[in-house]
Amino acid sequence: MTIDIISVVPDLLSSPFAHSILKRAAEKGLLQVNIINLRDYTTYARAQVDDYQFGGGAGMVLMIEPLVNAVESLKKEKIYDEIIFLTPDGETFNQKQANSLSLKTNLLLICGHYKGIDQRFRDHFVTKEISIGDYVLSGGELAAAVLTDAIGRLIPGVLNNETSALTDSFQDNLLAPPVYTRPEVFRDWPIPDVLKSGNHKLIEQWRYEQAVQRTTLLRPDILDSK
Ligand code: 6GU
Repeated sequence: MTIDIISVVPDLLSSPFAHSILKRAAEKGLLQVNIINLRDYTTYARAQVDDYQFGGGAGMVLMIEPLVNAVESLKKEKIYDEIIFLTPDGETFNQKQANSLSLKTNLLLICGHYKGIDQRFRDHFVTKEISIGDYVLSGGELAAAVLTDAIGRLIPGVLNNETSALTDSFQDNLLAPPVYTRPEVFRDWPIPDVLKSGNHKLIEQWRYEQAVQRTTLLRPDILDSK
C-alpha cells in the first residue's frame, strides 16, 4: 500500500513513520509513505501556495493550481482509491474507517492549512473528507499522521501476531480488557488469579467480561455502534 501526503509543512511529517510498527511496515515493503511538498508544484513567484480569500475575511486559503498540479502529476504514476482531504468539517475518523482504508492500494492525503483550501479543489478532486475529532488543529499534518498510523498497522502482515489487531479496542465495538505483566505482586497489588489459572477458556471469558464492563462504564455509546 502507498500513502502519499501533500503538505506545505513536510517537515512535520518526517519522523512519525520512522519508528516502531510503521518503520517495520516500510521495511517489509507493506507500506510506503511519500511526503510531497506542495511548494514544488506552484508556478507562482517565491513558491507561493496561498492567497487572500475572495469576499474578504481573515486568513489565507490554499490556491487550487498548486494542488491540481500536484495531484495530476501524482496521478500519472498511480491510480488512487481515495483522495482524502483532512479537515475539521469532515466525517469523524474511527476504527471502522481505518479497517476499510487499510484494504486499499493507494491513498492520497491532502493537508490543509491557514483558512482552508479553495472549495473548487474539494468539489472536483477530493473523494473523501475526514476529521480526527471535534477540535481544530493548525493544519492537517498531525491528522494525516494519525490516519497513516491507524491504517498502516492494520495492513495484513504488518503486525507480527495477526490476532493482536483483532483484540484492539474498538475492533469488536468493545474497549480492550486490562493487561498485566511481571511482577505477579507489586506492593500489595496482585494480578487477577484467573490469569495464572492456565485455563484459556476461562481467561478468554474473563477478558470478554472485563471488556464489556469497561465499555459499559466508559464508552456505552460504542457498544451498539457500527
Ligand atoms: Cl483533519 N484538520 C484540522 N486542521 N483540524 C482538525 C482535524 C483535521 N481533525 C480535527 N481537527
